[in-house]
Amino acid sequence: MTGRQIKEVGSSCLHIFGGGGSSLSLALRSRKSNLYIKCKCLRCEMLQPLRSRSFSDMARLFQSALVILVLLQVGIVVRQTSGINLVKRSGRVLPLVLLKENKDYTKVTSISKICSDFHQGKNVEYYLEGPGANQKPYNAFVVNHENGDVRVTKIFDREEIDTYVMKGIAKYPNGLDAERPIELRVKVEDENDNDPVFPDMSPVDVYELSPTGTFVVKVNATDADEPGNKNSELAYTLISQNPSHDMFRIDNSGVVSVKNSILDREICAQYNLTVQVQDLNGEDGGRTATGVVTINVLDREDI
Ligand SMILES: [Ca+2]
Ligand SMILES: [Ca+2]
Ligand SMILES: [Ca+2]
Ligand SMILES: [Ca+2]
Repeated sequence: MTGRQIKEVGSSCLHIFGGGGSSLSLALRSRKSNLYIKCKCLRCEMLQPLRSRSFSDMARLFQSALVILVLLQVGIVVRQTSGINLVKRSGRVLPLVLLKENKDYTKVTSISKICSDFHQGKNVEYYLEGPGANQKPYNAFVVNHENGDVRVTKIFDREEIDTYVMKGIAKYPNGLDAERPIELRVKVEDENDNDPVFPDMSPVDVYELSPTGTFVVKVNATDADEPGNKNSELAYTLISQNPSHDMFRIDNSGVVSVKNSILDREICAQYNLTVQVQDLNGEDGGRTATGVVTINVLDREDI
C-alpha cells in the first residue's frame, strides 16, 4: 500500500451509535508513515499500531475492533435502558443555584445534587472542591458523600463573596474518579442591606458673583451593594443651606452648582449645604445618608 493510499484511508472516520450522551468512534490514523488503528469511546482511547501494511490484514483488524466497539455500545444501551444512568452527562455543569444573601438555607436538605452515571448502590462517593468547600471559606457547602445532596452551613453575605464556583467529584472506593468533575456555580443574590456612605469632603471654593450654573463640586457617595443594581444606584438632594440664602443647587447625580448669581463674600463668606443621598435611585424605600458640603466664597474686587 502506498503512503498516499494510507493517508486516504486514515482521513476517514467511522462513528457508530452516536448520540444519547455516549459515542464510540473508530478511525485509521497514519503517523510518520506508520499505520495505527484508533478506538475511542467516552471511557477510553486506544491507539493500536498496525504492523502489517497489507490491506487484508488491516481490514481484518479494523473488522475485529468494530465488533468490540459494537459490543461495548450494546452494553451502554442496555445500561441506559435499565435506568442505571441517573443524569445526562452533556455539559458537565449543574444548573445555576441562586441563594439570597441574609436568608437562612441551612435547614434545606439539598440546594443541588451531584449524580454520576456510574452510581450503582454504594460504588460511588461524592466530594466538593473549591472555594466554599475545601477552600476558604471552608465547608460553607457540604455534600452528602453517599447521595450527592449539597447543602449549606451558613448564611451568605453577597458583599463578602458573590459567586462560588465549585467542582463536584464522583469517586470509586479505590479513589479513582468515576467520571469528569461537574461544575457547581452558586450566585448570592443581592439584598439592599447597605446604606450609602459619604466620603470625607474637604471645603471647596467659588468666586463671588459667579454666574448661575457655575460648577462648584461633585459629591460622590458610595454604596457597597451590587454594582449595576438599584440597591447601589444613588440620587442626591439638597436638604438645607446655611445660611438659607438659596444660593446653590444640586442635581440628581450630585453636581453642586451656583443657583443665584448674587454671591457676595462681603455678606456671607461661607455656606454649609446639607446633602442627602438615597439608593434605589431615590425611589421610596431607599436607604439614605446625609453629608455636609462646605463652600467658601472667594473675593473679587467688586466694591
Ligand atoms: Ca450583605
Ligand atoms: Ca444600598
Ligand atoms: Ca447587599
Ligand atoms: Ca468682594
